[in-house]
Amino acid sequence: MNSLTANKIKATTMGQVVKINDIKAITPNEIKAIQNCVITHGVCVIKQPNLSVHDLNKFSSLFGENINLPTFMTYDNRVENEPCVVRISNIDKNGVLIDNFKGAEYWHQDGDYYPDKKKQVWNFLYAVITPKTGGATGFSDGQRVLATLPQELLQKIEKLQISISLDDVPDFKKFKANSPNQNTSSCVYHNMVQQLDYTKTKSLYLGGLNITKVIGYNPQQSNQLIEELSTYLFAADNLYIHNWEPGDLLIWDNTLVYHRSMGGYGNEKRLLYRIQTWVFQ
Ligand SMILES: O=C(O)CCC(=O)C(=O)O
Ligand SMILES: [Fe+2]
Repeated sequence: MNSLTANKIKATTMGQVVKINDIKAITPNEIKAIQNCVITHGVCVIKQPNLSVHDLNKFSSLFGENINLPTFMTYDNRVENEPCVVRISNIDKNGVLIDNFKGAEYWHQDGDYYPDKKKQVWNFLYAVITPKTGGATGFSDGQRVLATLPQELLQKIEKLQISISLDDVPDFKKFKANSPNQNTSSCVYHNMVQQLDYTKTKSLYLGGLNITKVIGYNPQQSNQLIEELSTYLFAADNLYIHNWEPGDLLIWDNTLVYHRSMGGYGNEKRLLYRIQTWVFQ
C-alpha cells in the first residue's frame, strides 16, 4: 500500500484525497483502502489524468455492479457503446451546447428512489472539461451531522421514516414525458437515521431534499422538519465543495453524503463522466 496515502481535505469526517500511481494497475490492497476511505469519509478524490471511459468503467466495476440506467435517468446523454456511462454535461450527445443547463443544482442522494437495499449506490464522477468559473460539486456530510443535532431532535428523528417517489425527481421529469413507456415506480420508504451493514456509523438519510416526505406528517410539518435539519446539514463546517480540475475522479457513497452541482458556470463548457454502481457488500 506504499503508493496510497489519504489526506484530509478539511476538518469534517468527510472527504479525503487518495493518491494512487496508476489506476489501471491497481492492487487488491489499494482497492480495499479506497473502499475504507469512502465508507469512513463519504467522498474520496483521486487525481488520475487521461483516464478513458473504458478504464473508468472497468475501475468502478471493481467496487460493485455498474448500473445501466433507463434513458430518462440519463439526461439522454449516455456515452455511445458504454451504456453505464452518462455525460454530466451541458454538451449533448451530438456535441451541441445546451443553453443555460442547470442539471443537479439541488441537494440530493442518488438512488433514494430505489427500495432500501438498492439505494446503496456509489457514484464515480470524472472530470474532462471544467469551466473557468463555477461548476463545483458540493457535498454535505450525513454521518457527521448527527453528532451536531440537539439530543431531543435526534431522538425524534430516530423513530421517523421518509418516502420518496422516482416520479418526483426534477431532472428525470422532462425526459420521462418523452418516454411514457419507461417503468414508473411507486413510493419507497427509508429510515431517516440508519446504519448500513458495511458502514461504521449511523447517517441521516433524507434523500433528495426537494422531494422527500416525512411519513405521518402533513406537508407543512414535513417541510418544517426538513428545513430544521437542513440548517445543520448545510452548515458551512458540514460541507465540502470540490472545485474540479480535469483528471479528478470523485467517488462517493450516496447513503453517507448529499451532493449537488453548485452551478454558476453559465454557458462555459463542462463535461464529467459518471458511473453509478450498486456497491458489493
Ligand atoms: O453536476 C454535478 O456537479 C453533480 C452531478 C450529479 O448529481 C451526479 O453526478 O449524480
Ligand atoms: Fe446526483
